[in-house]
Amino acid sequence: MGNASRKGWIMNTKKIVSVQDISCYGQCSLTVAQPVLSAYGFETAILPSAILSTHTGGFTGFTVLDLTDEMPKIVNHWRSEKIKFDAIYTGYIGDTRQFALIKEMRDLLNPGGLLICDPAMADHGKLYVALNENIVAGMRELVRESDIIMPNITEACFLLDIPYKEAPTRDEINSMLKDLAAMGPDTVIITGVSYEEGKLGAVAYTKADSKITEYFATRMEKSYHGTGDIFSSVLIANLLDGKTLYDSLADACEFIVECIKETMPDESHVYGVKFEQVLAKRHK
Ligand code: PXL
Repeated sequence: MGNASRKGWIMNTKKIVSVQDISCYGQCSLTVAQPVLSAYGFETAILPSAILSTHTGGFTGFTVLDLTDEMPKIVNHWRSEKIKFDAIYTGYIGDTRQFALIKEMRDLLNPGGLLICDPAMADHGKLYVALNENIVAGMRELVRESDIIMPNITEACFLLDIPYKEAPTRDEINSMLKDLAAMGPDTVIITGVSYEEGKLGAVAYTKADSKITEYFATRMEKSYHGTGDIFSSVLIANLLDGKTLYDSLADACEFIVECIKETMPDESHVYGVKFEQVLAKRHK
């Protein structure tokens, strides 16, 4: 349950800006981040990095309008209006020129504000089809500047430039977490981790106290596009709400399980998950 509901609609004054693409159809990136963060009570601005007809997984012939040239104009207008944010949350970035702009956006953060990077660029051992090694290099640089990062296992391997392993052991995940934290971020969360049949979850590492936090939910038999973006949005909402890492991981993992349960009975719904149903049930 989000901040707004728990506290009886006491205003949550935190503002987030999310920087990622708009995939017009397909339930991922900004079309999930914005509604999820809003439902958790946060004022959520968007900085679209591109407009695509659909996401790039599972659809062919998608259209792309790159917005790299528009982004600095938007950000400069915000600067002139003295608009500030408590968090910048970045996701899928399709053009390497956007990384420098995002790093410069730190001046839009309030004191104590966070740069949070979900390096959404790969899954199941492979980069997304429209991306290349230059995006990986740019994402590595963004990770160095970020306070919190939340890669899946594939993205963690790309960031660390190590061979992909589908099911790393606990020792391997823990050392990946520490190596990623050594790049810069204070908090690293690796998603899609499983140490035991039937369980899937996420593992976090906080540099300040060298603590590992794990949460595992029931592994669902189907997987869908966009769940990584929903997971990150729910996780970020909880963290900005002051929840513990454990409670934040738990809410994000269980939210995804519920989304998949809502979606599985509808066999025509294969491009994303019915997260709206879960938001509606939880935030009544
Ligand atoms: O969900 C990650 C994502 C975001 N944006 C675009 C994508 C994908 C994954 O395929 O294609 C455009």
